[in-house]
Amino acid sequence: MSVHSTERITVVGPGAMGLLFAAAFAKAGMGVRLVDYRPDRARRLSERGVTLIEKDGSSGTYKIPCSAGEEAAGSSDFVFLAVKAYDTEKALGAAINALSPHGILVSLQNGLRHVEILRSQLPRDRIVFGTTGQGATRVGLGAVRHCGTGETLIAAENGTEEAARRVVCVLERAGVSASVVDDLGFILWRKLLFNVAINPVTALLGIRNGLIPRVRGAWDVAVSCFREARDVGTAVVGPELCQVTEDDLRDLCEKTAENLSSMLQDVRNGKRTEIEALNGVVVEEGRRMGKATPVNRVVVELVAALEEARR
Ligand code: KPL
Repeated sequence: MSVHSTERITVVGPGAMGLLFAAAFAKAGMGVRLVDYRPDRARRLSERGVTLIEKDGSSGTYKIPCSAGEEAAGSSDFVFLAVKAYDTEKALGAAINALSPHGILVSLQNGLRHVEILRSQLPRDRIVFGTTGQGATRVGLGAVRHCGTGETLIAAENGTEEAARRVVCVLERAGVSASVVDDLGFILWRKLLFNVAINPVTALLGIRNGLIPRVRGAWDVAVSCFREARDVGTAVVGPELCQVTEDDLRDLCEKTAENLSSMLQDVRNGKRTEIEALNGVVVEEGRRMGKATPVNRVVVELVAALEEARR
C-alpha cells in the first residue's frame, strides 16, 4: 500500500521519543510539526531545529515547526501522541485539535491506562495503538540520541486494520521498521513486562539498559518484576503471555544497551516518573486478579522515594 507523500504529521510532546520520531519523519522529507504545551520552549525548538544523533555517531539537524498547538489545528492526517502516560489527559486536547477530520491518532505510549482515556474521547476507528522498543535519550533541548532499536508493533483491531496498515507505511517510510499485529492487550502487556523490569532497575541503580543482564543483583530484581508482571498479565490477557521469556528481556536490554531508560532520564532531570503507570499498574492489577506482587510493590516505593528525595 502506498502512502500519499503529502501526508501531514504532528508529534505531540518533544521528549526523547517525540523528538526521535519527529526527526525521523523530517529526515525522510515528510511534513511534520511538533506540539509542545510550553510556548517559550516551542519557539526555541522552532528556531533551533531538532538534532538527531544516529547510532553511528553521525548527526543531522532538521527544521521542524513547533508550536503550542494552535497553528496545527485541523491539519494532520496522523497525530503521534508522545507524552508520558500521566500526561495523556492533559495533552489530548492539543492532539485532537491537530487531527484533520479523518486523521488518525497514534499512541505508542508505555503502560495500559491511556487506552481507556483515549477511547473515551475519540471513536475507536480513529485511534491506533502500538508499542515501541526504540531507545532514545534526550541530550538537551531539541537534541536526541538514537540508542537502540527494539521492535515497533502496531495493533490492528476491529475497524482499525486499514488505519494500522497506513501507520506502518508512514513509519517505514521514515526508516522505522514496524509490523501489524492483531492483539492489542498482548502487545501492551508484553511491553509492560519489559518496562517494569528495565525502567525502575536502571533508574534506581543509575545504569544503562545494557548493564542489567551483566550485574547479578540488577538482573535478579528485573527478572522478579518481570515474572510477577507476567503472572498477573497472564491472568488478564491469557496464557499466550507466557511465550514472552527472560531471553526476550535480555535481548531488549542488549538491543537498547546504550540507552538511558525513560525512567532514568526522568530521575536525572528531576521529573515525575511513570512508575505508577508501569509497576504501579502491575500491583493494582495483581490485587484485582488475586496475584502477589511483592517485588513490584517495593520497587514502586523505592522509585517514589527517589523522586521525592530528588525534588
Ligand atoms: O521503553 C523503554 C523506556 O525506556 O521507557 C525501553 C524499551 C526500556 C528502552 O529504554
